[in-house]
Amino acid sequence: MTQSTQWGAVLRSTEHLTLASQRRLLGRDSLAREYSVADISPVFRANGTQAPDSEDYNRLLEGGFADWRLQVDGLVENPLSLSLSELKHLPSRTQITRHDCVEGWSAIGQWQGVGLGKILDVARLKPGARYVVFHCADELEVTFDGSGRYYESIDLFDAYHPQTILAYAMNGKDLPVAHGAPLRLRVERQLGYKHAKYVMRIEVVSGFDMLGGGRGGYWEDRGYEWYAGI
Ligand SMILES: Nc1nc2c(c(=O)[nH]1)N[C@H]1C(S)=C(S)[C@@H](COP(=O)(O)O)O[C@H]1N2
Ligand SMILES: [Mo]
Repeated sequence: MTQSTQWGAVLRSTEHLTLASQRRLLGRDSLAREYSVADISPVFRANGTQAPDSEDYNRLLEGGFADWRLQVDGLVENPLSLSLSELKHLPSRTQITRHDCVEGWSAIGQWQGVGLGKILDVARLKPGARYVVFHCADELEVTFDGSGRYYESIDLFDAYHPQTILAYAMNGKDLPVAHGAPLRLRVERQLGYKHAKYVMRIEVVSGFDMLGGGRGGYWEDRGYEWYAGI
């Protein structure tokens, strides 16, 4: 083992400890703080991709996302392909929460969407399912092998948390393109980079070592921690 891989192993083991201790402290279903309408930030910064630069995405956007579908596949008994209007007809949750970006800014916004757990229940998890991966429409770094595409993952513990939603509305309006139209993840007890925007496909997996750089997310592959608890 080289020194850097040893150090990596140490970092990963403390990451695991933090995760375990945070979860002990927070409890399984503890909620992130929710705010009132008066607290909503007048300006909510957009970060990372603000308009995916792809022909496929632009075609969907021009059509008002009528042809967009959310794919749900991987370790599920019942793979799904859901339109935006189908998603909007499912029971929804609305929450006003604070978004914290690792770069040092925060903003409070209202989000409306479908509980991720609800969608997973309809898709029915297969044995071995452990993580949910979000595949996004945007390429943050232009490579020629798709490795610059944004993706993220969370475990089932966070997937079934009551505030984990796939949001299609922000501050009472359709989700703007800059904030991830037509659908983005809100996973309220973790930092901003976990909140995948432009979600196209949800894949249920037993592990994410075979995906991307193997660390479970675009920024994780570039050194950020996988568990980004606030
Ligand atoms: N698909 C995708 N999701 C993404 C990003 C991105 O560049 N692409 N940036 C992340 C980061 S670092 C943050 S802070 C939030 C920003 O969300 P906002 O643009 O709604 O403020 O989205 C996260 N999700
Ligand atoms: Mo961020």
